[in-house]
Amino acid sequence: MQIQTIKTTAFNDQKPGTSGLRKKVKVFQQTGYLENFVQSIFDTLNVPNNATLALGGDGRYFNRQAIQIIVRMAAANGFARVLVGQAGILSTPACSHIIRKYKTFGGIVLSASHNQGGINGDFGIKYNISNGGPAPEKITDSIYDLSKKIIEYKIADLPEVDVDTLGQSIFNDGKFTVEVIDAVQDYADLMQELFDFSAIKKLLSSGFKMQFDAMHAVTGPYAQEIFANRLGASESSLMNCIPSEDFGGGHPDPNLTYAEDLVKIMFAGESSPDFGAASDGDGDRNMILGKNFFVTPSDSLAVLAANATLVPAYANGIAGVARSMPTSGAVDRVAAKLNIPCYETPTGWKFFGNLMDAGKVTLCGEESFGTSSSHVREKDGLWAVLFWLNVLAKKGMSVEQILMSHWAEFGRNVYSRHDYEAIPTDAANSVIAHVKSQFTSLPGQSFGGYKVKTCDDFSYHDSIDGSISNNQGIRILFEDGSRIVFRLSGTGTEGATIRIYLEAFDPDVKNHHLDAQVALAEMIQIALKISELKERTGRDTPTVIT
Ligand code: VG1
Ligand code: CO
Repeated sequence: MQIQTIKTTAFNDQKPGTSGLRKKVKVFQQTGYLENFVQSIFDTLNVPNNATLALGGDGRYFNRQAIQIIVRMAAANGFARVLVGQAGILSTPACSHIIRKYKTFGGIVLSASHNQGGINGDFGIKYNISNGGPAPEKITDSIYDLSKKIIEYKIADLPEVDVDTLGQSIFNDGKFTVEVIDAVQDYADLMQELFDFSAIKKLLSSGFKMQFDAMHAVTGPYAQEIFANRLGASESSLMNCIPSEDFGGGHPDPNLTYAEDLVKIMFAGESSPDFGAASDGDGDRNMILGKNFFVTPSDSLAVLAANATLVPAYANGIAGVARSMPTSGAVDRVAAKLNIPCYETPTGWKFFGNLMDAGKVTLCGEESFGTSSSHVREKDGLWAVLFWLNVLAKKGMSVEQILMSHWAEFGRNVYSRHDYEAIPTDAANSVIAHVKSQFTSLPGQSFGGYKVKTCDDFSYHDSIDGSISNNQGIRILFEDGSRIVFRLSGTGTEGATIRIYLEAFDPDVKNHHLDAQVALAEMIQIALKISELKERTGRDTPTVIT
């Protein structure tokens, strides 16, 4: 095996965002672009002898080419073995599990997650450390620094590796091995250990109807194995389960706007199934629906925490919970009642890893359709779906009844997020700057029934490793506990995306049936007034409302 050292020119835009480096496919196809970033990852790590790398992606366009390049670069950079998902595919949670189960040194996930795919869509790459979770900022900062000064990368001259056939390919007199694994079985086995499969099986054969939408993305084969083969769900209850390189031309983002097919089925009146769910491009997100009913991800996290002991894996209780800052405080109320700690972290799963490694939290979640537990170190879409099915099987109530009784007990944190996508960067920055410029004048001011208490730019102090992360989102906190948060997305690839997060607490059951947009109407107007968003961006309505 020859190792070649190739001269290259640095790019200045390889700064990882909320979850790895995401760019248009065309950007990744530039000569040296992927190679530079991968070499910067390897140069950041101190790869020990005999190290194994896990590797796989969500199957989007450019996945196969990238896998071949990374295998050859891993060989040249001292890895002894690469574990690749069959066909180069691994869902993000499955990759996290593979890293942990086979104790690999780390893993590379190729995904732009919920972003569109195909030749004109997005591609992405992310490094996960040996706990199975996304690399912390210390590592991603170093990768970025190295990527700005890189002058060469190393690559081995291996022949194309067959990633479709299970088993090993051995190179370099046995010093380098590529092993293609069936991650679907590994992942399904893990799920079967955590949940009460016999209770779920019974539920699914009792006339209870579910509908799962894989959105032409990575969870299709996992869903087939788990729901159809192991739990006996009917074939017709699974839709869009064959992964495609461009996600069937759709946007693999499980929300009320982009998961339109499923939403139609679930909001068709009395004939709708009892339970609906969808997952995103790389399988780490989940959307939960009941019959004509939407569960916000923030409420979902709270309900799962409150009912965790119904699941075998959490039967003895949970150590604590964590949520990202913009996620609603619904889970905080559950934690208070259970008398367990609740942590507030910045947006992005990488901030939960330390807390889980230290045994401080068991369940974590984000308002962006991400929920998971310490069984892996990523958010996990199918895990959340199975958790809900397990709870439904045990409680014998409908999704809506579960939410209504949860709100009656804890009160309702009415919540919504409004996204304004693909805004010119200057306009988006001016909106944020304008809100910040009012930090001293806003406190004490009243807007209708709401009075501003404080405003700040959220900073996080990691109690485990002592690191500090600044500028994590602007918060306007009102006297009555309501709040508005403004953030710029760190995963978009076109202009900027402004996210406005709105939350108000309502303990009164008489209002709990209200649509969130109605209940939050006044807050929405206040957010637009304070930010001058319409004036500064020319946008009248959000692109996506959840
Ligand atoms: C978004 C979400 C964030 C999530 C991230 C990655 O980030 O808001 O909660 O962790 O996507 O999810 P941002 O910076 O665009 O708001 V995934 O499923 O795209 O890996
Ligand atoms: Co994702």
